[in-house]
Amino acid sequence: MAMTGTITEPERRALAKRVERIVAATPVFDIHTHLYDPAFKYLLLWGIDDLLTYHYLVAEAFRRLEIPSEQFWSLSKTRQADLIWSTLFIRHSPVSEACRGVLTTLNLLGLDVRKRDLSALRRWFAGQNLEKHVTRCLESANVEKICMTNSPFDDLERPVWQNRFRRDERFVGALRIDPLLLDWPRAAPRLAAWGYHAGAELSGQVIGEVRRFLADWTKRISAKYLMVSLPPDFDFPEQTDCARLLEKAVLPHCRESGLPFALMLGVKRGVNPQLRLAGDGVGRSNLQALQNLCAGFPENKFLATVLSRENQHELCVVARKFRNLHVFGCWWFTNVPSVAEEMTRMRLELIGLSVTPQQSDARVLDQLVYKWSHFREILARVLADKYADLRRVGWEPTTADIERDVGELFGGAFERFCAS
Ligand code: FIX
Ligand code: ZN
Repeated sequence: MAMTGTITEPERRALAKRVERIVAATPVFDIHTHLYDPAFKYLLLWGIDDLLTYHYLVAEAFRRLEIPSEQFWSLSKTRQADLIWSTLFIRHSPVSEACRGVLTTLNLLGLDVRKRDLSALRRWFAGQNLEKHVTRCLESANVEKICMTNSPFDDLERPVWQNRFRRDERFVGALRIDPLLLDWPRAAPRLAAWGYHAGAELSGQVIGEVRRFLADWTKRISAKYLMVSLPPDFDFPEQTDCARLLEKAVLPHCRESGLPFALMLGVKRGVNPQLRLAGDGVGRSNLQALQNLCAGFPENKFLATVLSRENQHELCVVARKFRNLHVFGCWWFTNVPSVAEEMTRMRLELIGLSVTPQQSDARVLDQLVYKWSHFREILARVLADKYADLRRVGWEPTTADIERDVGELFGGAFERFCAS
């Protein structure tokens, strides 16, 4: 029987172009960001000064700045942005991913970066209307919907929810519960102050009140899922408040409401506190804990992303064993092209298309533009290679196949997992 066995260079290029076009045209559901519905007003960061003072850039600037950290933090946002611009963009070429991202964003928004004129950039942003700018950024990134990170423990955010407002449907709620799981002694009095009968000891009654709290907030924000980020030494099962709250309150609540629980594993908070938000680090996680959760609670759905590059292969293997686990995102320090490409290839090779390979983690609205543009480049390259491999053995991926597959990766698989 005749075997095809080859793909010519023009055929490969045409296939790559087709994949690129489809990847560019497919709208994304960005399942984890730190952006807010515009109704949250100043909590939604946007514009050049917020872009320049992004904590990824602050960390890079601190490597070069000679002033004490307190002096930097005492400056206004504009002056901090000035310093970061001159340090990272003017005195050296801005080749890091976070620096390049600012330029990609400006370029795709139609701004001329050749003049290197920060004042002109500021003037342009000052002339924008926020509502329109939200739409422009979403359209330019081809992002249809985004998940926020909503914390009832955030004193600026909580009152907005309590006062109610008209929701922008593009911004989906996701309930963040780090303070509850990671610092129960401090969370308990806060819950008590909000009318829940919570005390330091995790009695059955207190657990019931935690569940009531979770149910109230899930409803208030119409949460798509609940989430926590955890340090590398997180373990389960374990004799800790965190493990007990997880088992007795969070997981039963998720089962009852049919919502996934997202674990973001491997962050070491405050490795250098002088850097504030930019001071967090990474450590290798014990994925046995995740495996125990998936195996021990088959009625629960888990979303997971891990921060350490060294954990990525193991995470895929756990996902191969447990269909109640959905892998997502190239999180934070892994969201650099070299690592994101390696991870995306490995994930497709190990778990096929049943994955959400990226989330932007944008903290500044305009970052959607670069984060998705950069990732689309990577995904198109990886997929084109994979389809070319199939072509070489006689399997012809049709345009409809490719559209379906990219749709899965950009939110379809996630939606199906949530609905399962
Ligand atoms: O825990 C998280 O959601 C992290 O993404 C953040 O804490 C982190 O600061 C961040 O912005 C990473 O991209
Ligand atoms: Zn995040």
